Amino acid sequence: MSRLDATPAPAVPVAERWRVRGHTFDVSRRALVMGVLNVTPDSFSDGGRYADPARAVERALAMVEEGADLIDVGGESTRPGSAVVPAEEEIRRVLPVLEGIAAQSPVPLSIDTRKTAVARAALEAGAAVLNDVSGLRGGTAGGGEDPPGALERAVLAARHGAGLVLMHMQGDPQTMQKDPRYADVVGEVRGFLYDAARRAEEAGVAHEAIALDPGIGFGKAAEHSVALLRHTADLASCGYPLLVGVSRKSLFGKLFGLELDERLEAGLAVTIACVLRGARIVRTHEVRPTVRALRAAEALL
Ligand code: HH2
Repeated sequence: MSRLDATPAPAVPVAERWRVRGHTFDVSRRALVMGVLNVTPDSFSDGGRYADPARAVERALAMVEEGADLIDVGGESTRPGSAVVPAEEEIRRVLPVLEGIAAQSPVPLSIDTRKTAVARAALEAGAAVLNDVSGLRGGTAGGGEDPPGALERAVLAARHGAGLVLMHMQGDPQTMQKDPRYADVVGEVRGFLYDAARRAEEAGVAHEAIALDPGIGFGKAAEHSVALLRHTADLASCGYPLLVGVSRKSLFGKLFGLELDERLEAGLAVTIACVLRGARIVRTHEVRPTVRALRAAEALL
């Protein structure tokens, strides 16, 4: 044990465990790093890079080497204005990659989707987490597959004992950045997330399997995302682990004029600020620098 292992808990009272399919993460003393792997032609920062499954698997294993606790695989970009990908195509993209990673590493895998058919295929292939970027919504937010209010994805997560990330998104990716409006962004996002968590639990998902995510940049102007990040402690003390994803996001372009390849330092700084305020899972394209920055910051808690 190194001297740095004896760190006290974060200052904010937060959830202590996240249970994902037979694996319980202790999140009481350190934040988890979720590495992003987009197997899409058009994701905003790594689109096209990992279209070849062998390269995607290689990238996932490299992120595990760099210290990722889990890998989030996505087959549909949800960047503003992106087109809906049919479920069959999304499954064709993600399945060989999930299977390829699982054949070589026990790292828990997460499927980033808003579609029930994709969630089902990924969970049947062994994914440990369903990262539902629609927060269990149906209609256009859910990729147009399910009626509004459908709980199929929660039922699937429950049946497989999978972790369930519930993310807030106003509108759908096609239109969400046109003119997002809130009277009280923090209250509305908190209310939405609590309600989604309650519905998930009613559908059979264990309380300890759920994580919440304010969805930075999803139907939010920069001022909305900033307000949510400022209120991380409020969202993090809700009894579920809070996940935050800011890596490379356009927020840094809008606030600081930073181009895509200039956002690493700003992303790390905001990630650390969120973790010090109680976020327990961080989603990032940049695993090694994030792990190093987090461990250094946590050593001082
Ligand atoms: N952000 C993106 C995608 N999925 N899931 C969660 N839970 N939280 C996030 O903040 C989040 C997410 C967008 O980033 P990326 O996957 O890199 O882009 P794209 O949607 O273009 O594939």
